[in-house]
Amino acid sequence: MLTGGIAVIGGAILGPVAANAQADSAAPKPADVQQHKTTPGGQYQPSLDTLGAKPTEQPGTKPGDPVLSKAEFDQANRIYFERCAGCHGVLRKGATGKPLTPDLTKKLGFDYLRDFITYGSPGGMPNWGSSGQLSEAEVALMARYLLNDPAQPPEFGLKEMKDSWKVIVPVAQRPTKKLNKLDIDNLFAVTLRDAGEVALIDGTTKKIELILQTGYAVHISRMSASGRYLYTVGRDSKLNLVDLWMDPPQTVAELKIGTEARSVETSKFKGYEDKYAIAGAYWPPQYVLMDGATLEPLKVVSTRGMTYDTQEFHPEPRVASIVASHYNPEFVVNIKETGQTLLVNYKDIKNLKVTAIEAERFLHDGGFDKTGRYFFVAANARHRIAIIDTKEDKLVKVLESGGQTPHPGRGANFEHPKFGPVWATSHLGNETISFIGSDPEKHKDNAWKVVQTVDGQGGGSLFIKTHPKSENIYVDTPLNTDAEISSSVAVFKIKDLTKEKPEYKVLPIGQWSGISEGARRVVQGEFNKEGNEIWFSVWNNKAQESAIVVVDDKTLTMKTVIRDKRLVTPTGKFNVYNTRNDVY
Ligand code: DHE
Repeated sequence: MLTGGIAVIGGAILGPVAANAQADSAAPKPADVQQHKTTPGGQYQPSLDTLGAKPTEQPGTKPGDPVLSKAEFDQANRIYFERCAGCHGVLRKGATGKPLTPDLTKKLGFDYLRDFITYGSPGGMPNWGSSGQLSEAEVALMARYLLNDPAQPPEFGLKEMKDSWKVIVPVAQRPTKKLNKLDIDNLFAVTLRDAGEVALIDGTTKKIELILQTGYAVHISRMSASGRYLYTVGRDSKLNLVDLWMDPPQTVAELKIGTEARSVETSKFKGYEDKYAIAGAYWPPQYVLMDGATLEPLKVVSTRGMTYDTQEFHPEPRVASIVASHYNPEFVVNIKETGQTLLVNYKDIKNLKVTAIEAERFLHDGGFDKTGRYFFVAANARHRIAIIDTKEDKLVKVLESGGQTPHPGRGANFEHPKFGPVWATSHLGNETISFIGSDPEKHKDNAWKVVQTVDGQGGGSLFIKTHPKSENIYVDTPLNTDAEISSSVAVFKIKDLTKEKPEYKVLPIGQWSGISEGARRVVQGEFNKEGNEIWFSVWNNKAQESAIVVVDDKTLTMKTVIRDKRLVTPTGKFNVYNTRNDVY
C-alpha cells in the first residue's frame, strides 16, 4: 500500500521522501501541492525505528524555544527517527533531504514548518498532515520539536560492543567437519523480515530445514569464503554468526555493532578465507572489523569526516554496501554522505591502511563485474554509477546510469550479443534498465559506457538478476504503484537485445503463488546453485500469507510454490554458493 508518499510494505514504513524545507521561500499552498506525487525512488528511504525506540536524552531548551514535556519530546523523537531522519539525518544536518538545524528552522518559523509538514511539497516532501499520516496535533508537535536543538543519540563503542558480545559455542567445541546431511552450497538463507528470523531452505527439496532467530527486521545474509559460516545483520545492528557444519546449524556467536546497521561481509582474499568479518552501521557512523570465527570486535573505525567533493565535515556518514575484494586483502566499504569508497586493508589491523576513493555521494548498493575485479556501486540519489578497480585500487569512472535512481542489488552480468560483457542495473525512479560495458580489454570502446537502455514494466524496481548459465534477465518492480506490476516480474531474452525495441515477458508471480490477499509484492530473484531456477519472494505484510515462487529458467513457468505459515514476510534470499562466489 502506498499512502501519503510513504511506502508501507510488509507492515513496515520505509520512510519519507526527501524534503526541501528551507529551499522554498514561502509556505506551500495546498492548491500547489495537492497534485504532487511521490516517486518510488523517494519512498525508499531508511526508517531508523531502532533509534526511535531508544530513550534519548532531551536537549536543554534555549530561551524563546517552545518547551516540550518529556512525553512530548519522546513522541516527537520517535516520529522523527521513523519518518524524517532517513532523509534529513539523525542530527538534522541533512542527507538526501535538506538540513533542519535550529538556525534554519527558526528563520522559517512555526507556521511555515507546520504547513510544510501538513502539505508537503512537489520537491518530494510527503504531505504528512493532509494525507492523515500525522494528526494535526502531531504536526504541530513536530514543528515545535524542529525549533529545538537536535537530540544526539548515544555512541556505541568497543565497550558497548564487548558487553553485547556472546560466544555461544566456542571454536574449540565446534565440529571439525560437517556433521549434518545438508547440501550447504545449495541452501538458501531467506530473510523473514518482520519476524526477525532467517529461514534455511534446501535448494533441491524446497524444505524449510531450520528457522533461526536473528536481529530486528533482519536485512541481509552473507557467507564466509569457505561456505561454512553464515552472517546475518539486523537493522538493530545485531549480528548472528551461524555454523552451517553443526547438526542442526546454530548461532555460535552474537554481537551488536551499533544501533542501526545494514551491511555485513567476510574476508575472501586467498589466505584470509573465513578469517575476518566486517559490518557497517548507519548509527553511529562506523564500521567494525571482527574475528571471523567469533565476532570478537577488533577495530572500530568512525566514518565521520569530509565530503569527497566540497570537503565539508559531515557528522554522520552512513555505511552502505560492503563487499570483499578478490584481488587484495581488502574490504570495499561504501560511505553514503561523504561519497567515498574506502578500501580497508585487513592485512595488518593494528596499522590499518585505508585507501579513500573519491566516488560519488549517496552510494548505496552494488556488485562486481563477472571477473570480480571491478565493483559497480549506485550513487542512487545522484542517478550515477561509480566503478572501482579493486585490483589497482582506484576509481575507474563515475557515469550517469541512464535512468532515475539506480538500484541494482548486486546487479546482473551477462554477455551482450552486440556489446560483449556488461553489468546491468534497473531503476527505482523509472522503467529504464541500463547495460554498462564491463570489459576494458576485448571491448574497450564499450567499456564504462551505458551501451544500451531498455524499458521494463515501470519504476519501483529494486533488483535485477541473471546467472552465467541463464539466457534471461529478470527485473522486479515491488515498489511500483500499480498492483499488477508490483506483483509480477519482467523477463528479457538476452538474444533479443539486438532488436531495436526488445520486448519482455511478464511472469505473474503473485498470481502463481495462489495467494489472493494482500499486495503480493514480488521481490528479489535469486538463482539456485545449478543456475536452472530462480526464486522470488511474494511479500505480503506480517498478518497476511507470503510465499516463495520457484520459476524454471528454461521454460519460464512456475515450478514450485513454497507456502508455509513460518514464511513471514520473506524478502532477500541468499543462495550459499552464489553469495560466497559472487555469482550474479
Ligand atoms: Fe536493503 C541490500 C540499505 C530497505 C532488501 N540494503 C542493501 C544494502 C544496503 C541497504 C546498504 C547493501 C548491503 C551490502 O551489500 O552490503 N535497504 C537499505 C535501506 O537503507 C533501506 C532503503 C531502508 C531501511 O530502512 O532499511 C532498505 N532493503 C530494504 C527493503 O525494504 C527490502 C526490499 C526488504 C527488506 O528485507 O528489508 C530490502 N536490501 C535488501 C536486500 C539486499 C539489500 C534483499 C541484498 C540484495 C543482494 O542481492 O545482495
